[in-house]
Amino acid sequence: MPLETSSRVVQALASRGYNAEREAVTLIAESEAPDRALEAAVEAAPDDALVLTVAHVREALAADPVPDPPAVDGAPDGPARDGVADAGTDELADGSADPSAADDAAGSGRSDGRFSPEDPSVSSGTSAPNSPDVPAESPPETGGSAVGGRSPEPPVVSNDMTGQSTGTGAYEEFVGVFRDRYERLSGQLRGRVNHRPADSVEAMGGGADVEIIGLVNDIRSTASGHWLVELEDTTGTFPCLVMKDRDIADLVDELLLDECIAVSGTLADDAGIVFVDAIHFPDVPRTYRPSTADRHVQAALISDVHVGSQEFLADAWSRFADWLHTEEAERVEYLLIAGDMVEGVGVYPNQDDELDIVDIYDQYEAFSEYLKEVPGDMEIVMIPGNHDAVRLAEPQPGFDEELRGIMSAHDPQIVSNPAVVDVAGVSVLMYHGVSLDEVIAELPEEKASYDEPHRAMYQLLKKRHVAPQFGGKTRVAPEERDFLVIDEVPDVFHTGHVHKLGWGKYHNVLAVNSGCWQAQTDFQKSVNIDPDAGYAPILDLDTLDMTVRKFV
Ligand code: D5M
Ligand code: FE
Ligand code: ZN
Repeated sequence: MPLETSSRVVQALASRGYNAEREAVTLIAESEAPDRALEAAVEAAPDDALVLTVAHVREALAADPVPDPPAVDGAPDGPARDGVADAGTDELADGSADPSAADDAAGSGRSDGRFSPEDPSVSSGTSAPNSPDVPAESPPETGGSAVGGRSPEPPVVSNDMTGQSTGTGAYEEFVGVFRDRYERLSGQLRGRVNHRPADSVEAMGGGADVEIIGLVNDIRSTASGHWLVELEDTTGTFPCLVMKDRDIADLVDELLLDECIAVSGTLADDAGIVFVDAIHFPDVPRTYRPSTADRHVQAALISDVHVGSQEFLADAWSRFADWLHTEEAERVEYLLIAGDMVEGVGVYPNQDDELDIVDIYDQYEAFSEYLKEVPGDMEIVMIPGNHDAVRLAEPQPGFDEELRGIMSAHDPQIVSNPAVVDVAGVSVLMYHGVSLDEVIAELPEEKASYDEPHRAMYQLLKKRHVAPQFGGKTRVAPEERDFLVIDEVPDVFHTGHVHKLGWGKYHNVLAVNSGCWQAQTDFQKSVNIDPDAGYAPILDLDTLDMTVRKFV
């Protein structure tokens, strides 16, 4: 494997148990014989160094300046370094920022129509969650001597939209994003139904069997209590009637505006409406078999750290980080953080009263210091959330260069919200989770609630879209592509945002909502949100079993 690219150098170093400053990586990648430079730099670094620095590389290059033998054809793959020392005090240097990001197209609000300029009426609401206590499994074990020898393969990210934003907020883009959503999700349904375009249904004549795939344009109850669901495809709209006494009437409760479904039914005598017999969702096949790691390796799935808030639980965080340095945690090679690294500024009214750090950059500096408590040989992936300093509208691009510079300790993979990341052969769909508020507000308690956030996640999997409803609580940016569609079934779905811990399996996909590191805020108190703070769900990537560790 040639070492010309920085990522290859990072991989080669990781396989030997080293983190490196970005600039050091660049120096190696750009040297005349990267393989030799890497060997020499590793030689030059003291045995107990956690991080390969620019100084190490310079020293190595100075000592061995003439790299004329051609490069070895393959990444060096020595044994992983063992015995990383000094739990919790690794000093990782900041490097220069990754130039790949920088994306801030604005765009939010709601469209005036989808394929046609009709106003999708939007409902929203609030729901007061109630929250019994959370299961706590193993107690924390903190302190302890350090272990090491993790050598995780770097996570492989797909569908990162950082730098891919095309949106300018123009009306046509709303049309474009819905068209893309329709094409991709109707593609999922086409194998199961024989779709008729909305504008040709009427011509089929009264009494005909008919199947339509469309985005839900309207849901109304009729005077006699039946449900009228209007579906829209690229040719027009068609009204579909779900009778209240049918079993499927229960499914109408689950519908969100703008999601893509199919119905099967019979045309009324006047051919002006379909009587619905079945509703189909894009869904996850029941037979889905998730992939697993081929060795015993674990990932910690967390979110909502909220550094900068007076309620940030610094002690719990440090206990968690300390635990990661213990032998018990040596298989925890990945740390996935699903948004809300910091508390942010001006996110909610009166939030300022509860800020511990008022400057957003200072918040990220502080977050970065907390991140340094985590062992240097773990791979970290992070996506932004609604408190982070990126655009609020989803999809949210990964942090910009300045913030990447601040958070460069451990060289984390910083990607968009949502993103799919492959860790040790397991694909994890990471999404912050703002739409969960919406799903919970719109659906009946037994189908989605703050106490069982994973059930709300099941709905998103069923709809194969992380934020179906447009124009409500979740702001969606118009893009040429609908980055929020769940194209491939993930093995694990990881969200946060609602600050409640919950997990479970939906058609064999593990859904995990990961709690938070922030104690109850005044607002949360006022609406009865009792957060699950200070827990770390630990996922076995070889079995997809979960344990939750408590650090409060
Ligand atoms: O939000 C954490 C949870 O609390 C999420 O369910 C939204 C809700 N929340 C928190 N503060 C507010 C305000 N001020 N208005 C409405 N909903 C709120 P997070 O955004 O992750 O802090
Ligand atoms: Fe949060
Ligand atoms: Zn949030």
